[in-house]
Amino acid sequence: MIQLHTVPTPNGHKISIMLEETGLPYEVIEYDITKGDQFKPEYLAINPNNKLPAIVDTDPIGQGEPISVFETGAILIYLAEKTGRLLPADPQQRYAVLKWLMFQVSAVGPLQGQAHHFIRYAREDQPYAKTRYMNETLRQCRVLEGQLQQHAYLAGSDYSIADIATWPWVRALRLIGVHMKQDFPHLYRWYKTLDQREAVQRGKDVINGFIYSLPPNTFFALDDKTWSYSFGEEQYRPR
Ligand SMILES: N[C@@H](CCC(=O)N[C@@H](CS)C(=O)NCC(=O)O)C(=O)O
Repeated sequence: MIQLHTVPTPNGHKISIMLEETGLPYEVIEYDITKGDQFKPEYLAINPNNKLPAIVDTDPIGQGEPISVFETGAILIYLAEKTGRLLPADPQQRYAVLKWLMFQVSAVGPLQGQAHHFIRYAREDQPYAKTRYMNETLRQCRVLEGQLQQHAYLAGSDYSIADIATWPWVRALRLIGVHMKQDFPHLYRWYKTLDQREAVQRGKDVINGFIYSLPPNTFFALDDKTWSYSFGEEQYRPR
């Protein structure tokens, strides 16, 4: 059995979608990061980096003691290797998948995430930061658009863990005011194709994120406690 420690955010949904795609049995353990659940000692023993999601597999690859895995890129590779699905063995195809997966985890998530931070959460208006991270987000959209103009999926003709990693972040673009249908038609076609998959439908609703129904550029005035856990004193307190 796989325990999925998770939250209703793009990073959390990557893994629930992958678990739905593979059909592996799993149990959801929901965290509230606005209340500091990510700093509980039991969770820090699974992921000392206090970020969600993570998995614990009690029936691990190679047998033996339960394996815990954090970082969505590593989790997706683990689940692909456990099931032999969505990450081909052939080196040409495998590295096509891995390079787009790494592009997502190193760039698409972190930099678009900064755009969300400065547009939707920052307590002071910081125009330079908003412009910088929106420019970077739109540049990355052009990279994805170019690839999807030439190929059905990110790594070529087959659906893979690179698509699963990227889809929830493309879904989140609307929240920072990106007009995907109009400005990135190939990205939009790919987005809609994945959205029609039953596993994606189930995985994105394993924990339903209310943020996805909000209008673009909705500002969140976080209360002091939530701010402290997310971006302030509690987040940065040495433990
Ligand atoms: N690089 C990490 C990012 C995970 C991440 O940033 N998770 C956020 C939620 S989307 C989180 O847990 N934040 C809690 C915190 O910052 O304390 C991954 O891909 O797993």
